[in-house]
Amino acid sequence: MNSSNGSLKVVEQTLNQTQEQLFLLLDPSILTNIQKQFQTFSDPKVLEDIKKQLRPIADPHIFADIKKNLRALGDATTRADVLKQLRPISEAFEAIRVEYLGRKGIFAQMFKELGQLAPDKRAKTGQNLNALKKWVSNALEERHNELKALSEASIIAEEKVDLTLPGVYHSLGHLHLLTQVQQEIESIFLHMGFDVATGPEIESEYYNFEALNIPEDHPAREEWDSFYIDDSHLLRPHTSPVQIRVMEQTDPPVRIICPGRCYRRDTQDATHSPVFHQVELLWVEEGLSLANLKYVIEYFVHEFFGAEYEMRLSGDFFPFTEPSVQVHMRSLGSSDWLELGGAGMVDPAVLAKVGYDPEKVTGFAFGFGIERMAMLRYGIDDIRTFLTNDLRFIEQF
Ligand code: 2NL
Repeated sequence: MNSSNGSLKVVEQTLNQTQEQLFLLLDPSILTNIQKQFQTFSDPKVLEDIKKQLRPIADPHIFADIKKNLRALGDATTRADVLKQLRPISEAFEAIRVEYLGRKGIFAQMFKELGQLAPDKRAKTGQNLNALKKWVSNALEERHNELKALSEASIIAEEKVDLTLPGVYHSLGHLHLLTQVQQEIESIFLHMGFDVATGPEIESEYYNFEALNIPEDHPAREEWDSFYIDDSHLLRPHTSPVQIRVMEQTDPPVRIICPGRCYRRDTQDATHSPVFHQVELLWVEEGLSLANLKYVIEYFVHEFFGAEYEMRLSGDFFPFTEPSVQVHMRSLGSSDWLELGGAGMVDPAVLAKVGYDPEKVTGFAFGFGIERMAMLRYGIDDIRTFLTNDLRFIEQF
């Protein structure tokens, strides 16, 4: 048994004893006994004897002892629990107050009987009766105040906050690296005057292929065939459908970027993932040329990767651009070119399909992989790390 348990026993014993003694004072025999002695109240000895019998309500040590023993209980919860047992004691005091001092209490009855006493005894008895009543009333009030103080201590014990304890830390989450990179790309183009457009990930073959000048029998479809939902809908393999939809609904000039999730039926390896993110750009207006395309990409490369990077365009083929180019970049000291993505002047057939006049407006577009840009900037060598949710990876950014 530890010392705290020992103290607990002592407090509980004191409380029980106090309670028992208080209940004795409510016993009808003691009440009638006091009333009987009324005839002899003029005798100071009798008064002292009655006070002795009423000692439990006048003993200032009861609560002092309870308090002292409570303090020895180390645990605030145990202390609060014990203090709950003060309720019966408080109820006993109230019952005593009613029985002794209440309207029908023994003092009220004794004062009534005062008139029947012989005149010579009446004055002295009345005086003593008053003094005794005052004594009982004072004693009860004092005990009541001490009880209240103990109850307040119990509330304090329950509500006590230890300000010296270390706080509870909740680690803050943050945006995934891909989201951070996407938002930074959006910010760069927003500053250049482009809008950000988004659209559905489940798209029709029309918006994925036909509108982009990729006919049904064209071998190029294979490259973009992804996951079909039904006969004519599939998870978009690029964000180009968003650009088609914007062009259908907007007259030129159009300046937008379309970032978002894309799907391809690739077997995953360090550089391929069936789910990835792309940002495409589209600018359609009168008088645009490949020179404008080169400037926009170069500006972006310098903003995103740094001024120490150079870029280059080289010939390629896409069904939806003519001419089409590949975009590479490298840091000034390096000999290796790194591929960023593809670009080109929007094919006149694509412009005509959305109702634009290819004789009047020209446009350019590019498509870059967001994972690829993040991998180049942060030296990440496996595209799969973006989706495996390993906190050791995620928390680095
Ligand atoms: C790549 C190549 C490219 C486009 C995307 C485009 C969109 C419309 C019209 C014309 Cl609506 N072009 N987008 C153009 C050239 C290349 O992406 O391999 N990206 C990862």
